[in-house]
Amino acid sequence: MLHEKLSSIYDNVLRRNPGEIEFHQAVREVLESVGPVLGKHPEYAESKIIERICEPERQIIFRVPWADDSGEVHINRGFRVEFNSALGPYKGGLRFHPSVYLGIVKFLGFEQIFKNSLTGLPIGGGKGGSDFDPKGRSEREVMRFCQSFMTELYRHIGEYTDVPAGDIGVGGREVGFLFGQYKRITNRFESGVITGKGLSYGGAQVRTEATGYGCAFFVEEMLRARGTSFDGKTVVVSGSGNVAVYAIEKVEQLGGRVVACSDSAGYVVDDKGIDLELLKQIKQVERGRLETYAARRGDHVAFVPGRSVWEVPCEVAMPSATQNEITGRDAAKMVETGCVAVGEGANMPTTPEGIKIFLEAGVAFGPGKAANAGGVATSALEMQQNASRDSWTFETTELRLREIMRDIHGRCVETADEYGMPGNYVAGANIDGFRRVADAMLSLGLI
Ligand code: NDP
Ligand code: 2IT
Repeated sequence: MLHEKLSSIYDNVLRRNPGEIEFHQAVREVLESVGPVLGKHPEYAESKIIERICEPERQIIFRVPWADDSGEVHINRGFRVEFNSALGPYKGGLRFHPSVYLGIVKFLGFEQIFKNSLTGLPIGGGKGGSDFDPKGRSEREVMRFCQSFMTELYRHIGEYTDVPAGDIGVGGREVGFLFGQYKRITNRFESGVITGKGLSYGGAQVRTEATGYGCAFFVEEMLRARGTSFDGKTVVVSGSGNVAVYAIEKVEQLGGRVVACSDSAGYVVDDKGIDLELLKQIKQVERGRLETYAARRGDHVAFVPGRSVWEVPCEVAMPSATQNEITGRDAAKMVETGCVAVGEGANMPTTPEGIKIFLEAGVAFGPGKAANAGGVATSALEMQQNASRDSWTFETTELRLREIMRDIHGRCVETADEYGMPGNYVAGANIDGFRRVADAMLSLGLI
């Protein structure tokens, strides 16, 4: 339920951003949490902090022309939404996927403001991407696309201005092409302009693994708070991309048994536990499809096409593919079949109906803003290393990531307690993330 004043702000957001349903959903979730904060802090309402936070500082939309291997010309649309720079330079990934439009980029950018705030590190919120579909494209085509994309984007970004990174469809390979073109155009080896770089040219240890590892650490903390652990637990992870693979890796190290994962074509169930080496070989080395995993792993594994992985019973769920993948129906079934914890590796993977069901059932529910913040936090560590021309070891960086995830968990718990909603990580994350940005905006004047 929205508090009366917030309800009129939300109506305005709907009116000013027609058709952007994912953005509306992300805004509504935050507004539902911050009502009690406005009661305690009338100065936020007086300065119209909420209205300002819901309006991006800047939105850039541009043409991205490129030619495929046969010489045919294609035109895609590029986006960068620079949402909020109260805490630091805009920071957030780039998504290349055919479903990308302004509403997706704005929902992601909006989430990023509060996520980045929760890390406690000096980073603002932004997001970008394109409706380019990398599937089936050759390496040369991907390179030409990235070069064309950066030929416009470069003028808007910079170490102190806006620092992109990866997201769906943008991994180490694409970050390399993007950084290469930035360097060529500007004649500057400005490492801090983008994160997720390769280790040979300014990238940080653990950034590749950070989102999945961080999510596993966050779930470990939620389980610990309830007197239990990953040990022997049955886990389902959706997706089989960057976040999913490293979530599986860390869960297995922490003693959990991951029995299923997925891609957009379907899912595999492997009762012996996902064979991570085989999965990495297929997804990362061969850039193949998950169906091949079932074919190579043996008779005990089936590929189930066209269905949701959330029909596989689990004790711990880590949705790590995309937005709105867990519906209310999925959530109800999951609760019924014994799910006790959910850690969102993806951004907004659970629908509002699903979240309500998990919270009412007392499931430990770690929202993406908190649970997947390890990726961007490690990006901020990469920026820190770039600024000091240093590089840290894997062990040091992983330790730092673990501490950051523990801190975020602790702050969510404390804030939820302070506002009389013990155990509610959604409220804890939204309120704590919001307060820090709101205080900075108050101090910075009318910006
Ligand atoms: P990848 O591109 O590496 O992997 C995405 C995975 O999700 C693939 O298995 C893909 O399947 C599946 N997927 C993507 N879109 C859909 C869809 N519409 N329906 C079903 N499955 C889909 O991306 P990441 O692992 O980097 O990102 C996954 C999620 O994590 C996203 O929500 C992202 O925003 C979030 N995230 C990522 C961070 C990062 O550091 N990379 C940080 C924090 C959050 P297929 O190959 O068939 O398309
Ligand atoms: O959603 C996210 O936090 C990311 N895609 C990572 C952003 C980053 O800047 O590392």
